[in-house]
Amino acid sequence: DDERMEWWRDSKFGMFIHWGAYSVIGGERGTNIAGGGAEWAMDKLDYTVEDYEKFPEMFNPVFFDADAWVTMAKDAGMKYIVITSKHHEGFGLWDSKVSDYDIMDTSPFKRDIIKELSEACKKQGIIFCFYYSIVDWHHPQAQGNLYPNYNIAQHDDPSVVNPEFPEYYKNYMKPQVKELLTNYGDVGVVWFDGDWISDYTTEMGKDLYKFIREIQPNTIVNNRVDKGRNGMEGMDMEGEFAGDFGTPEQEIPDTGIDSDWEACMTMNGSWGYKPSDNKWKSSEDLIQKLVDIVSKGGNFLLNIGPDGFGRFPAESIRRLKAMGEWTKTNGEA
Ligand code: JFZ
Repeated sequence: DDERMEWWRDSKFGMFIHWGAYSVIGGERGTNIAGGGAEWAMDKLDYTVEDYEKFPEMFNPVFFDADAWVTMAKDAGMKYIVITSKHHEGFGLWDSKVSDYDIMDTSPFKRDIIKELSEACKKQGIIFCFYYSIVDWHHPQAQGNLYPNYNIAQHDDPSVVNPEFPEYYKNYMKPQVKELLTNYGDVGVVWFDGDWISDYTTEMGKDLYKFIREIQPNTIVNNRVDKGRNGMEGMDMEGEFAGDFGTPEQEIPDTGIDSDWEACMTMNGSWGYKPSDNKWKSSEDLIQKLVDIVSKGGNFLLNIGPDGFGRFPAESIRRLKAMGEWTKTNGEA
């Protein structure tokens, strides 16, 4: 297992990419602006499934350039990239045979983004990884009989249980994860999220972990594959739950942690593209956070929220460059 974790431990610094149909919305609906992460627009701005479906139909990121994205990560000193293959909205950025709610069938773009990015990563020596949301606001079986009003169903009342969720798990989620692990070469990390919903069980988490390792034995899986996370800290409780590393979010834990961990953070206050949010952390702050995290034995997964056309925000590009200059003059992170 140490051998399997080696590249990841050595990497220290990676790029998170939150990208989907929410990147078209930018967290705004008329005069309303969603609080917090703009990738939650569907929920926060009260879109029904039907209303929301027009955004994947508009998602046509003509400026998307996988090679340029990977180069920006590499020049910043990052060693791996984790992209949202499917966030809570349910829209997939790859060619899924299990679903029509994907880049090939619902969007005019019709280019397999996961394929282009995974190939660009391989070409430039960056480890390709993907995020996959267990929560799915679009799939009827992830919402049960309250479809299409998911936001009434599960978010406001966590005790609402959906009897069809196991069908979604078995016939949709697992096959989608399998596609991502079968059609895009080696996958460094599978980064799950959305483990908190009541329909997801620890049995599913353990089953999913095993399933992944059977397909790609060397793939590393974050602890959000299971429900055992230690609350907001997002840390592992050693050995008790499935998953290979802890995921503290927007915070840096104290020193002296034995298990593997990776702190994920945004550059402003949102994971998804949000032009109204200009509370950008300074480059100095981000560099200081990288040093702090690495000195405490963790990894730093720093997020970019590209816009709906496929561009990194200029503020993000500037910060990536500053971090690259720093990592170059101060040795490898
Ligand atoms: C989740 C997502 O809901 C969010 O949109 C983003 O993708 C982020 C990386 O992950 O949000 C979470 C998940 C876990 C915690 C907090 C927010 N947590 O454990 O504190």
